[in-house]
Amino acid sequence: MIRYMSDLTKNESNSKIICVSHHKDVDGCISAALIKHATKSQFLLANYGNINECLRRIYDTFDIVYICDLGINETTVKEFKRIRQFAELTYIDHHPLDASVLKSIQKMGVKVVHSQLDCTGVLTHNLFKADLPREAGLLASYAAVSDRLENGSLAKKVLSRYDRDFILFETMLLSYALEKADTDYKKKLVPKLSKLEYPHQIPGIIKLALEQVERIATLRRELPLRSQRIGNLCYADAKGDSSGTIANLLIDVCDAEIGIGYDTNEQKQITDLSIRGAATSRINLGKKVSKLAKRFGGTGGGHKKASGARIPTSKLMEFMHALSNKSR
Ligand SMILES: [Mn+2]
Repeated sequence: MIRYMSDLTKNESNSKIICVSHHKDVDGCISAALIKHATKSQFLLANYGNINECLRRIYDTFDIVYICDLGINETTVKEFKRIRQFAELTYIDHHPLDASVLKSIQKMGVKVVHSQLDCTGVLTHNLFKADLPREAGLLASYAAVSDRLENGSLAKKVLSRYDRDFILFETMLLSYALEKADTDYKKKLVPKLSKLEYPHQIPGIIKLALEQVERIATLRRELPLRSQRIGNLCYADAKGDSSGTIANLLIDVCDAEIGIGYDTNEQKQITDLSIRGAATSRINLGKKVSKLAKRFGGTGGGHKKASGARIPTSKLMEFMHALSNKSR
């Protein structure tokens, strides 16, 4: 094992185990909470904008590192390689994973727990099953419901053990509250979840969830008026709301097959898009978006019905036309 710093600089009172998980949604926060419960780890919450910055904060004060619910690419792999010089590294995720990326991280001895059939929370629960009490299965269930992977091969079994109404109620509170919560709130929430507190008992959650539901009610009225349509596709500027929420709502309130919520960075002239497909749609968005994003000088990918992309703003309209069934 290679050591960069003197052992004296290490703070022995802190855990040498750390988990970096996706801060965005229930699945990411639950994965962090489960690992914290099972291993007494520290945790960092990251997003795609700051994942590499977060990983760079991991030094050899840590022996064991978990990375959860974050899709990775070649850039992330470089940080994996650095971390592997001093720590064990386990990568738990369900986002599509490039075969060459998988091969390169396996080659450096990263333990990979990956399946597109189940959410990260359920995969994490399964990995630590032996160290988790029965009640921890509730947490995994919240993750599966909110990631719409209740029918996953592992999720099915976990969910069948618990009362469905209780799971649904707790999941929805958590899911709506997380859309409204800021990073500080999420940082406090993960330890509470890891102590197996029920979401409805965590201070502030009900208020945040109700605020978010009220926001959705407003958006239901507003979105038909401020969205645009190209054939089977509807799109709208997210304007401060979560672009994923906007994309899902557009499918609902505008009867669209594809919904897109987007955020434009005026300075950098790039636009980030959340792209969602209707339940009845047969389009594989992940594949189609990945191909089209490349064609228009951007990046993108994801699941069949939930995808994301980053496109140069100058190419945004062309990209959306090409994705619709009204391509010019
Ligand atoms: Mn997930």
